[in-house]
Amino acid sequence: MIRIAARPCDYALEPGRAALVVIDMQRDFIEPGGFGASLGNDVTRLQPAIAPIAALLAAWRARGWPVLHTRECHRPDLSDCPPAKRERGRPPLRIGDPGPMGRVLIAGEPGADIIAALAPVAGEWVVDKPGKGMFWATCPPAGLQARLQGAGITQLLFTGVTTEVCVQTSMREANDRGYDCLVVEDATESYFPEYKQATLAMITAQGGIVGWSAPSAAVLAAIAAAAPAG
Ligand code: C5J
Repeated sequence: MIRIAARPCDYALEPGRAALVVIDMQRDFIEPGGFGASLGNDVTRLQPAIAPIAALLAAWRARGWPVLHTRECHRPDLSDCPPAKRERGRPPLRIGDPGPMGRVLIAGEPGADIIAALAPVAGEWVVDKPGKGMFWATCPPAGLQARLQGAGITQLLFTGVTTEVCVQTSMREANDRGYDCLVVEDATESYFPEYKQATLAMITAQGGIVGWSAPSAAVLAAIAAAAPAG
């Protein structure tokens, strides 16, 4: 067991039972011309999360621990995209429209790819999700919960974008399913810095009502001290 200095109290990480979750680090959210930009967001705001996630991935990979990437995307025929999601707002590009990185938020298009700096490697899970949460309508036929249980995973450390949308939704879904959840503070970003801070505060309030938070330095230091790679 590895003790991580976290909020609101220490987090006891169990090697082999803790998956690193990287939420939606896709070109469509992080690069100009994609879904995030079409909604009027400043996509550069998400970039500070990239280096901390890369460092965490390196630590997990060095130890052979499980890594799970998600991608928010839809089938080419949009059969898994509720009209309410597609029609909301007044973006110049809607989900499924052709854009500079292919059709917006569609599986298999360049924009739905995970950015090159954080590309999954062989053996890592890649979960495509049509909603904000990673448990909703994913991993057919049995679902993500069954897959995680089958792999003996009981702890999830969350990174990725955006903090208050897909990271928080996935973390709340996981918390309700009984996972010990920790969000890595500098490995997640939002287009709205104040929403990120509010999300971290509400997750850890009330004794950790949704889970824990910690900076990547605390996670990496604890792992390095307790479990040298190799
Ligand atoms: C959004 C996400 N913000 N990955 N998706 O629409 O957070």
